[in-house]
Amino acid sequence: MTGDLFELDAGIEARQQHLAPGAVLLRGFAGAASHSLSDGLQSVIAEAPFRHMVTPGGLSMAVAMTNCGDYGWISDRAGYRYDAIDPESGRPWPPMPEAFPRLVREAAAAAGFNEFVPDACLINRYGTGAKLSLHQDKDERDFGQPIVSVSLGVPATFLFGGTKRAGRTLRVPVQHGDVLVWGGPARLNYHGVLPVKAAHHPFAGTHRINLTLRRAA
Ligand code: MD3
Ligand code: FE
Repeated sequence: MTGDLFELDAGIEARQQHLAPGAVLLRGFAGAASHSLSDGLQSVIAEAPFRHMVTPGGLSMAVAMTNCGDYGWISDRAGYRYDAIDPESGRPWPPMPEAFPRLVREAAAAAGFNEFVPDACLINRYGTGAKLSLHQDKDERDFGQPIVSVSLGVPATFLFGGTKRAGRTLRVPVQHGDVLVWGGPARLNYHGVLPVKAAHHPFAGTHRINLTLRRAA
């Protein structure tokens, strides 16, 4: 009896990787929710299709994006910000499919952040070769709130740095179903995604999809 409990404990522990104080990778945490996440994703992109936003400098971003929830993250010539309206449709972003906040609330709690209620979900779609340069997430109002990211589809490698751009970075391979929670002392750490390698996964063909859930307002 006791042996079984210890084995179960060890199994859960082995799938929790502490990258730094405040940053926890939950390997496979979203695996079982894959189908409901896929259904939710389809309903969002039917209303708010993926698009390549433009940076303030005028370059088209390699990663295609859309949003759901009360606020969406947008970039255009005027800058980066959150907005309740999708600039492509002129309408509010689609509501968050209930599977999204349900999953990330559990993930945040497993990482030690209780009662996480996101109001913004950025959906990033990476094709082969697409990358996300090293940056900090600082367009949100309250840095006391954690961020939860769900990796789906083809694998990728996260770059995980410190609070200075020039510091050393850790490379963290992630695959379908992995969930990363970061907050507290890791909330403003630099991070990015290395160019995605050519691969196929039943979830989204040759794409990698990342859901990033935040408290924006
Ligand atoms: C933070 N998206 O949209 S978080 C973003 O895979 C963004 O599309 C990532 O960064 C993506 O702003 C998901 C990646 C990440 C990885 C490691 C970190 C963020 C981190 C370590 C510490 C802090
Ligand atoms: Fe980011």
